[in-house]
Amino acid sequence: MKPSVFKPVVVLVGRPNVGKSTLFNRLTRSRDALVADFPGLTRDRHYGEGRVGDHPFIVVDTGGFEPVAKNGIMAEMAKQTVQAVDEADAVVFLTDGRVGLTGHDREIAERLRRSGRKVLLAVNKAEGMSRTAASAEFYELGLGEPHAISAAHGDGVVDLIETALEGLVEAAPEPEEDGEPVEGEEGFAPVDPVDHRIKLAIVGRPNVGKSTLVNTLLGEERVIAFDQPGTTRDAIEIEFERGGRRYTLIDTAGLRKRGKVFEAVEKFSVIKTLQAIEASNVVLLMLDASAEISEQDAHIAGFVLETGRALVVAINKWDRADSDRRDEIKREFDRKLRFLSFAKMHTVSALRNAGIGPLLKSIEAAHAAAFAKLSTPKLTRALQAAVDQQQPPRKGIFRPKLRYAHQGGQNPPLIVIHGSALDQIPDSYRRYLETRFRETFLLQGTPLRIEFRNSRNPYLDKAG
Ligand SMILES: Nc1nc2c(ncn2[C@@H]2O[C@H](COP(=O)(O)OP(=O)(O)OP(=O)(O)O)[C@@H](O)[C@H]2O)c(=O)[nH]1
Ligand SMILES: [Mg+2]
Repeated sequence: MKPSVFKPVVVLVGRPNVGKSTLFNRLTRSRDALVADFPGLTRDRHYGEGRVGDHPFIVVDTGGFEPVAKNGIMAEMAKQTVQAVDEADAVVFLTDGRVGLTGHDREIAERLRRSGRKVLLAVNKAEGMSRTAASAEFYELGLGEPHAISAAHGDGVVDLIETALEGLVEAAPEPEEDGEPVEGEEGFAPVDPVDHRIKLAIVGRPNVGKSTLVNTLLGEERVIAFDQPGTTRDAIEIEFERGGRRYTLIDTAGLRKRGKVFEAVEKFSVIKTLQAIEASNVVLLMLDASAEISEQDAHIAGFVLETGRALVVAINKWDRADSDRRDEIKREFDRKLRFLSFAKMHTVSALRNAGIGPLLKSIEAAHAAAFAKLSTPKLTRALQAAVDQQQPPRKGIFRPKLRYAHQGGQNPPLIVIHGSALDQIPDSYRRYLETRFRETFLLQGTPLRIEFRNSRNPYLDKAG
């Protein structure tokens, strides 16, 4: 079997207050800084990318099983927990070493044993306790050796996650990426975006028209390869060519092949959506012109932003919307998904094959923007031009000095600006710079990240 393109999924479960969210935050912390400054984005605090050493993985925080309620929010949480466990590569079952073993822990353990997933038992809040003392009574859960950890302080966490990922990371290496830029004379070695396959994930709520679009696309194009292995970890990858460009469609169990056509499995999985986004370099987010933009849409959009993938938005079923509805959904889009303003929005009908050509053009443009090669001299010139037109504001005795810029990464482009007193730069000025870089380098369709790096000598340019 071919290695999965997907990142492994680690799901955190446990009764209330054992420290699941604390552990989640610790595992995903490094990502937070990257997405802090997108106005309007509400983040889903239950799904995130974690990284231990070189191994990225997807972390899921869950509500709990709460078996009592038959409906309402508790039942919904329980349902989502069950689905998450179902889709997990490894489950971390958290207990509380200070409280000790409870009946509820035993119930959860029993359910996890029946799930057949790989389960790691963690005894949390064990800082300052002896490992043996903390974990002794938890052996009886029959889930193997308890890992004594402290989510709050970090003790034992790396070890726990490494054990969870054992046997998974070899099977799921980083998707072969995409020419890490190498610093050269002119800043960076050339990376020709035409060499890159467009790895496209089509995401959206159930019934939005994903499979219709895939069939419309593939109806016209030559399908080179189709690959649908059977296990839960596997992606559907469909390769096709269009106008000389190679595309790989990345999907999850969301699409199934039935004879000659694809159809959607109308059960939505956040985890699988997130995995597909992570495995892609461009995302097509589909919205439904005949339905309101929902919180679920906003969360999917939020994931795209967090992962930094290039993005194109298609509002589908346009043929079904009358002119009032058309105005309304556009207003809704501007209001609810304001933080996607970097992305191009198209109105299409997958069913009638309307608007698909321009959509694909935008996908190609977004891909090119995501892999744009920005040389140090050009970036520095653009930076100087921006600063000449508008200086960063002085703050106290500090006037930030922006000296030069280089590219620190692709997909999304990362621009690293060097200078001094850069921590004094307000968000508004960062956005101003972003706008200028976008204009100069035609970076539509991709998030753009800007990082400020202070030069070593703090005395230089203190007062400006
Ligand atoms: N001493 C200690 N306290 C911890 C540790 N981890 C979490 N806590 C505390 O335990 C409490 C609950 O932590 P959360 O992370 O919110 O627990 P949770 O499992 O997400 O709780 P629910 O979402 O309500 O199910 C908080 O007051 C945390 O500060 C730890 O390692 N040591
Ligand atoms: Mg929590």
